[in-house]
Amino acid sequence: METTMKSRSNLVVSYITVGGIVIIVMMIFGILMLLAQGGVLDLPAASFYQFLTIHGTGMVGAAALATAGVMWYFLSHYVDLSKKVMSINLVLFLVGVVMVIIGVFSFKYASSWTFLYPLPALSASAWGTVGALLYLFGMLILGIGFLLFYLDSGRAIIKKHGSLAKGLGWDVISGKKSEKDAPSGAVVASTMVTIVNITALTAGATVLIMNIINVINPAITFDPLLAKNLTYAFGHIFANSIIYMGVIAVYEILPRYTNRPWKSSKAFLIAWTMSTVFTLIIYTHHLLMDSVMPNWMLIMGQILSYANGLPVLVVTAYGALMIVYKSGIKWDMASGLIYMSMFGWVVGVVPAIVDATIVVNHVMHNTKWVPGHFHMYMALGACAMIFGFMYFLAKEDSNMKTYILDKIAFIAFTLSIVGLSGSFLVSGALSTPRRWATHIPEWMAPAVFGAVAGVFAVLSVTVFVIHFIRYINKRNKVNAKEDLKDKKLA
Ligand code: HEM
Ligand SMILES: [Cu+2]
Repeated sequence: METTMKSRSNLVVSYITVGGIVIIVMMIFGILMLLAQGGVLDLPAASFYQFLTIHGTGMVGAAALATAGVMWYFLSHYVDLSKKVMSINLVLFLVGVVMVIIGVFSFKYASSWTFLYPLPALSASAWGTVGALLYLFGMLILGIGFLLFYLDSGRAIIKKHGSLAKGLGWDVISGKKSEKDAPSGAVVASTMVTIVNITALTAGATVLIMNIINVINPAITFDPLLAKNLTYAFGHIFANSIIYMGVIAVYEILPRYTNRPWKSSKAFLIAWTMSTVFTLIIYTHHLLMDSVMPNWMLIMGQILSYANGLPVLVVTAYGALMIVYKSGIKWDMASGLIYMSMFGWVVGVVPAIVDATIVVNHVMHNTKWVPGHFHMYMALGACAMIFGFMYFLAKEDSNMKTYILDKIAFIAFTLSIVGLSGSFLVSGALSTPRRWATHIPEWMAPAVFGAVAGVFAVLSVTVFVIHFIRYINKRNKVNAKEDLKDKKLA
């Protein structure tokens, strides 16, 4: 048992470390973009779009990898997951990332992480076939890794619980089973993510292959509207799933800190089922500008976008308040970051809901309002869950102490992300378009402000990651000593 615990966290620790380091590097590219937009840094437009591409791809990939590590760590307490698949996913991730990096920086590929057909093939000579193929194949390899990962979680959940429907607790919802036998929050969330991400990754692989064919032979073309649907079915769902994996840390860590169970009530299960369905179909809010889409689909996309994450957000935020209320919880870095993540999630969703309104969307959708809302819930929501998990693991495994610097980093991180997201929202309100390398002078001030906030954010995250790496070192030393002892005994 002891050894399985150890090797189980070894892989998890690698996921989190790779994720954390990539997030830091990508933050630096984010700052450089803002400095360029703010007129402080003289960056060629071509480089800006390469940075934009690597930042979007890298952030989504790294946050997904790290939260997949969180999911694996807790889910493996309940079901029997494959370590082999876990390591294959890590290897494919690293291979994919290297290909993407070479495609972007050596071959100037810069379609942004949404690689919207037919852009990969039609670059107006900004990049060539090799760059596009490196990027697209890199993404395909990455995607296959994640697909294997979710196929394995699906297999394990079905083996233990009978079906994915039971993993979502449908037999409890229908009254066949009592609430006290309901699957844990970790299982419910993992089931949801398994369902939506197998769908997303299949759509993604399909449209990547379509793009690859079109890049190799531009004479073979595809229906751009179909390609766009597949692209956003992939991108929207996959990016969304990050927070649904991260939230498992909330369900598992808060009960340990408060000595109270996190119960899967019927309301909780129904909320997760609703968010499963909504997450699958509301990617159509990315097509509100495509007047050729069937109207009913757009209307549905709009209405359900309001409701998308709300059920899960409400039961989770309410549950988090209730479990902490008068519990005498001890606040430290882990519980603090986990609690803060709820705040970031809630606050980040509000401007998203505003933007999901068609009337507002027509004005706001291509402005920096959009990065404004998702930086809030990605950085202060999903990433705070990852960082909270880092501190949790370091304490639980090796009883790592924290210092005043960690606390300062916590406060600096919170304020700087609020500042960064706020600066994006202000830019949006000023009608600053998103994804523009160059800003007119009227748009520059918020970008410079955002860059300064970004510097504090990157410094804080560096403190978090250094704490985690110190923990790994300590653990390796202890493990080495134990191995020595074992040898001597033998
Ligand atoms: C120091 C922290 C960060 C800074 C300074 C930063 C900066 C930026 C900038 C300047 C953009 C382009 C905005 C535009 O359209 O003009 C951007 C886009 C983006 N960022 Fe960040 N960011 C940071 C953290 C994050 C985090 C933590 C995530 C996710 C985990 C993230 C995900 C994204 C994504 C997905 C895009 C969209 C890329 C695209 O439009 O193709 N960023 N960021
Ligand atoms: Cu979306």
